[in-house]
Parts: sequence; structure tokens; C-alpha cells
Amino acid sequence: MKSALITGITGQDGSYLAELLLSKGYKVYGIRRRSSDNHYGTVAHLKDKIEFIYADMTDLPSLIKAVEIAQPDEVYNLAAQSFVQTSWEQPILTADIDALGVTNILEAIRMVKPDARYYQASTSEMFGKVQEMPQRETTPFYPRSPYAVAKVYGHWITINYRESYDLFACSGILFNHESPRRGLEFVTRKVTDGVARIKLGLMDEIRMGNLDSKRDWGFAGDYVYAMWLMLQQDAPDDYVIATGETRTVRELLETAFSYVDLDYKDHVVVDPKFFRPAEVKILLGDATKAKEKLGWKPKVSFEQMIHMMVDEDLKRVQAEIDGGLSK
Ligand code: NAP
Ligand code: G4F
Repeated sequence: MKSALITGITGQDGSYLAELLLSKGYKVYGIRRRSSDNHYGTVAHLKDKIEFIYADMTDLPSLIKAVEIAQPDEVYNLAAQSFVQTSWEQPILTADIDALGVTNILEAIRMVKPDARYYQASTSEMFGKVQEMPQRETTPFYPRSPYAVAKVYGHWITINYRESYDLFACSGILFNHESPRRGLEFVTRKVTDGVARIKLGLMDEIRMGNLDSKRDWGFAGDYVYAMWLMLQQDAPDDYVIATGETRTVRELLETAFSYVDLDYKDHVVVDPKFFRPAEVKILLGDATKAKEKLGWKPKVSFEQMIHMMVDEDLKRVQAEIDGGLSK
């Protein structure tokens, strides 16, 4: 039985990856932070199937202990302060977790289990003010937020440990991926949750930021499969994972509202509060390398994914109403 250690297991990607690895017969260990509400986040339904270890990306001894306990064949480092907007409010915390945290987990692996295969959750945000269209593995980075700057460090320290210590370390440069398990602050989920609340009569408007920015949005379930594929290859490498399609936030609004026969123009208010100090105007990925070398391609279309998210939010909000939770 192979064993895997997942950091960030309580987040969106952590839950889909844990489900994938459990279905393949892995023993799954997950790192959890101590919190006052003792939450299991997106993996509450898998609580009895995962072995949880308390650790924090900013605390090297706890990561060493986690690697000692799990003795993992594979480590997936998904933990991050992942909300771009918050990275301007907490730039130092973001760097501690998203940049130095990567060195911490790599050090723990190097000291305790150097033959473990390592996946680093890198991001299309590193392309930022894009230098090339579409963006591929060789496109130069131009990060536009403290989050993206920290992730560039994480990407390069991963490559450096591969080259310095011969670790099997891969960096996946993943473009935006979404699902019904996405945090409510990210734009897709904010919109699908808002659509459900408006449709069910709980509110009338959503306040939004820049409607012109463009993203290459895929489905998280498809993207965690690419993470796993990267660690099954003969040699470690870095890959862009993307759909190759880009849409504006306005198109996202049209897709979500029209699905429930509403017009977004009647319900969306643009609010400067949601604009960012520096914006990534457009992202569009070229995943040709992943297609050719990993045999990976996305399965769920943008429309299918947004409809799935609206359906799930309608069910959840209706259950809140039925349970008397929403007034
Ligand atoms: P997410 O839902 O925000 O999950 C983040 C996870 O990190 C949570 O489990 C969180 O735990 C954990 N975490 C945060 N700070 C930590 C710390 N100091 N120590 C230990 N754990 C900590 O993120 P996601 O969407 O699943 O993304 C997974 C990874 O991929 C992240 O690294 C993200 O930056 C990267 N990424 C995401 C996308 C995307 O579109 N989703 C695209 C490219 C790259 P708590 O539950 O305790 O908060
Ligand atoms: O959904 P977002 O907050 O995602 P963003 O900033 O692209 O970052 C996500 O994807 C990255 C991969 O490229 C990950 F690395 C990162 O961890 C995260 O998962 O915003 C998407 C776009 C932005 O241009 C933003 O300005 O939507 C625009 N937007 C417009 N109105 C809004 C809003 N974003 C949010 N969150 N809320 C709004 O009201």
C-alpha cells in the first residue's frame, strides 16, 4: 500500500485529491492546523478514512514529525494562504506560509524521507502581467500580488531542491480551478452562491469588483488527477495545467444567472471595495506539455462546472431555509 501526505487537505483541492488517492488504495495522511472550531473543512465526510496529523507550514518541527509518522511515498503540498486579495492585507503571513513554508516541507522531506516524491502547488498567478499569450512552462513570470511573489519563491525552491539534492520534486502550474467546494470568497463561488440566494429570495444584489478580468477556469476534480499523474512519471518535471479557454467575470455572471432564468444586469453592483491594488487582467494557459507527456486533458466544461456549482448552492441554501437557518 502506498502512503501519501497531503498538506492543505481541508481545502478545496485537498478533498478531491484525498478522494482520488483513497480510491487508488493509498493510505492517506493529512496535515491539519489546530483551530478553535476543530474543523475538518472539505474532508469532514472522509474523517474516518484519513489519518490526521497536527502541523503548520510555518513550524518546521511539526512538519518533520508529520513526515516521520507518515513515511510517505508521495507528498502533496497544497497548503497556502490562497486568497489573492488577502495577501495585500497579510503579506508577511502569506510569505511565511506560501514561500518559506515550502522550504520547511522540503527540508522535512530531505531530512526524513528523501526518496518521497513531492508535488508543489504552483499557480498561474505567477504569470501575472502576462509576457506571452498563451502562457506555458517557459513563459517568464511577472507576479502582481504578494501571494504571487510568494508562490514564485515556492516554485523556484522546489526546482532548486530537485537540482541540489536530486529530490523527485514537481511543480504544477495550475490555472484557476473551481467546484462546489470552492471557498465562498473566490469569484466563481461568490457568484453561484449569490445566484442561489437571489433565486430563493434571500437577497437581491451581489457586489462585485472588476468584471473585465479574464480567467482560464477548469474543474478542480480534473486538476487533482494531473497532480497525481505528475508523481507517477519516470522523472520529475514542471507542467502547466489549464483548459486553453479564457472568459471574463462578466461571462461567468451571464452563465450563472441565465441558468436560473435571471439577468445579471438586474442584480450586480460594481463596488470599488473589490478591486485589487494590482490586477491580473488575463490568464490563458497552454497545457500541451501535460497533454503530450501525462496524457492529461480536462473533462468538465466551464458551463457544466458553473451549472454544477449553482445546483449545489441551490440545494444547500434551500436546506438552510428549510432548517430555519436563513432569515
Ligand atoms: P484552499 O481551499 O484555500 O485550501 C488551503 C488549505 O491550506 C486549507 O486546508 C488550509 O487549512 C491550509 N493552510 C493554510 N495555511 C496553512 C498553514 N499555515 N499550515 C497548514 N495548512 C495551512 O486552496 P485550494 O483552492 O484547495 O488550493 C490548493 C493549493 O493550490 C494552494 O496552495 C493554492 O495556492 C494552489 N492553487 C490553487 C488554485 C485554484 O484555482 N484553486 C490554482 C493554482 C494554485 P485551514 O482549513 O486550516 O484554513
Ligand atoms: O476568484 P478569484 O479571487 O481568483 P484569483 O485571484 O484568480 O486567484 C485564484 O486562482 C489562482 C490561480 O490563477 C490561485 F493561485 C489562487 O490561489 C486563487 O485560487 O478572482 C478572479 C478574478 C480576479 O481578477 C478578481 O479581480 O475575479 C475578479 N473579481 C471581480 N469581482 C473578483 C470579484 N474576485 C473576487 N474574489 N471577488 C469579487 O467580487
